[in-house]
Amino acid sequence: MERPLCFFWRLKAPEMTGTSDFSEDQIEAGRKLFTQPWQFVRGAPDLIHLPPDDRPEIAFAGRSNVGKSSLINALVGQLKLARASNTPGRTQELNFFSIPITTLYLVDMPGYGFAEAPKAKVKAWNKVLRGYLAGRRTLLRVFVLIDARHGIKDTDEDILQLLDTAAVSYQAVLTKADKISKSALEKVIAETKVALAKHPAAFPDVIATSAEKGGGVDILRAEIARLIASAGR
Ligand SMILES: Nc1nc2c(ncn2[C@@H]2O[C@H](COP(=O)(O)OP(=O)(O)O)[C@@H](O)[C@H]2O)c(=O)[nH]1
Ligand SMILES: [Mg+2]
Repeated sequence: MERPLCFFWRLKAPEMTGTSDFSEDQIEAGRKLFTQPWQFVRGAPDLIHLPPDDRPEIAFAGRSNVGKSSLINALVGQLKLARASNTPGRTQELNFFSIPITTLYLVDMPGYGFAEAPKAKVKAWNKVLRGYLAGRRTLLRVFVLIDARHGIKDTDEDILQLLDTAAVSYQAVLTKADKISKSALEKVIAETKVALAKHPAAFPDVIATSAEKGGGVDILRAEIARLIASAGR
């Protein structure tokens, strides 16, 4: 189901995905990385429960319900590895996933900007989130997920500024691209690139994805494989 559509999306790149194209070999490296059996390692409700920082880490941040867990599931090709739910704010831990051969963690982060949660809880979560993003030595890149229908919002700006200050490399990934038209997607990609140009730690390319239809997922896999290779792993 997923392959022909990915191929279609790749043919349309870069204008459809908003990112520079990858070679067949790079796409293949990404595919291989994600055919490994990804497993849940640990859920950390606070900073003292993080696993040891002994390998490169890639984290997925974004507002509640933006599609973090769904995108991780699409990347690993497992429907239920990261929980995806309709209930915003349910993922309340930093969830770590790993594979046996390549030493790497993928981290599903608790969502930010969940207005309906109790204030004290939101405050405590923000503290964990900020502490993790600013202090994690092995964080190779943070993918900041942005809903393609809405673009960058004020709540996202807070995180982008934090990542700039902490000099953590990050890249915007648009989610739910299947929910808007091609022209609307091109517009939001362009707007996001303009907004990111003001952020020193932001990677200039934007990747548009659909966890639902698979579009852009192979590009994200290739980007992660490239990051790991450049980190010498
Ligand atoms: N149409 C569509 N829906 C999506 C996509 N990604 C996530 N969703 C839906 O958005 C909701 C929130 O997704 P989830 O992954 O739990 O978001 P999280 O809170 O950021 O982890 C769920 O109902 C998903 O099915 C996508 O690419 N396309
Ligand atoms: Mg989630």
